Amino acid sequence: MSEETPKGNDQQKPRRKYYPRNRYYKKKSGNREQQNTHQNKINFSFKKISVVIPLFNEEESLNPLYIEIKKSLNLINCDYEILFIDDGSTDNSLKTIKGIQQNDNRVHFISFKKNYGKSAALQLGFKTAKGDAIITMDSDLQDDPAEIPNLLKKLDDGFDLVSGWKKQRHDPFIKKHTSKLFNYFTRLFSGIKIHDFNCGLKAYRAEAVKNINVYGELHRYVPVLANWEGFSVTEIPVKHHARRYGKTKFGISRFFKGFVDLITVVFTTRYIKRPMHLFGFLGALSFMFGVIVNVYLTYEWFRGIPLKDRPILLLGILLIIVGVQFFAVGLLGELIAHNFQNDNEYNVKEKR
Ligand SMILES: Nc1nc2c(ncn2[C@@H]2O[C@H](COP(=O)(O)OP(=O)(O)O)[C@@H](O)[C@H]2O)c(=O)[nH]1
Ligand SMILES: [Mg+2]
Repeated sequence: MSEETPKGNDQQKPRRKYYPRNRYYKKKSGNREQQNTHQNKINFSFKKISVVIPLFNEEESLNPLYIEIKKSLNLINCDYEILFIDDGSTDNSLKTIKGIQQNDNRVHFISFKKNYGKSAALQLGFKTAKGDAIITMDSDLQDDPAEIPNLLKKLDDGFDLVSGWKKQRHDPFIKKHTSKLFNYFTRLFSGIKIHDFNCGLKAYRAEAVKNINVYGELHRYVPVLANWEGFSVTEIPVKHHARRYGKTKFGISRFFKGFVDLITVVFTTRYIKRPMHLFGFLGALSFMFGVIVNVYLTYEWFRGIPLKDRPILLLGILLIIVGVQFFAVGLLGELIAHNFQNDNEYNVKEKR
């Protein structure tokens, strides 16, 4: 990718510092002419690698992306497949993918009749992928396919999910900073100590992706979903590029949706099996404050201060009612959770 070279040089300093695994390339690949001979390829313990690429109207990027991915995968001594998920694109994306697929039997594609969203595309990609290691990446050339061996190496170290960390981002100012805030809150609520939850470039073990359910717009929280199912999550810094063609598919609404989804994720991962721990706690807290306020007012009333002059009485009553309501919601939640108990949901690590 000759156009990429200047960008690559820009990042050489931090890369050398944070990418000791680059040495790994050199050790294994020997001299340049021999790079693709069998014995000089990089070995991993995986049998097959699936590269899953969700896309929506990215016609210009697809051919260069395919070439870069091939280049990267050819360095690895392993069978692979490339799976494009076209999400009802209205440009020539599907035609381009068909052109690629005709000349390469390792390329597959699924094309939706309409646009279902990135999460839906990833979910179907996860279910369809045949590899025991799965890579996801954006199709707009912002993620660098050259990072694939680095992600796989980390995965092979024993992790179940390796997330890319766009340490040096090439995105608009506003997006960079809101994303920092979003990542901060996700870290806080999920307890997972990674910097960049929503990087498109990630590597997974097949067990991890087959056990999570990515729907709505939960693709932003895949590490949280996986971690909640008991899979180990880590990250490595990856190279990031500015968008070369077209423009972003997620408008300003992403920020609102992102935060609402965070509540969904925290609730569904932490409290779905024990709703009373959340609603009961909130209800008890509210009820307790309401009672304190009203007990105090009653005491004052006995001392001769009339209640009609105490607007705080309304707050006391409100807190008690809200408290009871939270409690009732919690109990209803418990009833539902009780009826939906399912033994198949537990991920067993070993059994003899
Ligand atoms: N399947 C699918 N992919 C999408 C959709 N919207 C965006 N994408 C893909 O998700 C990736 C990231 O999207 P992009 O618009 O670049 O988001 P940004 O990089 O966060 O600004 C790209 O590969 C897009 O083609 C969608 O509705 N469905
Ligand atoms: Mg992008």
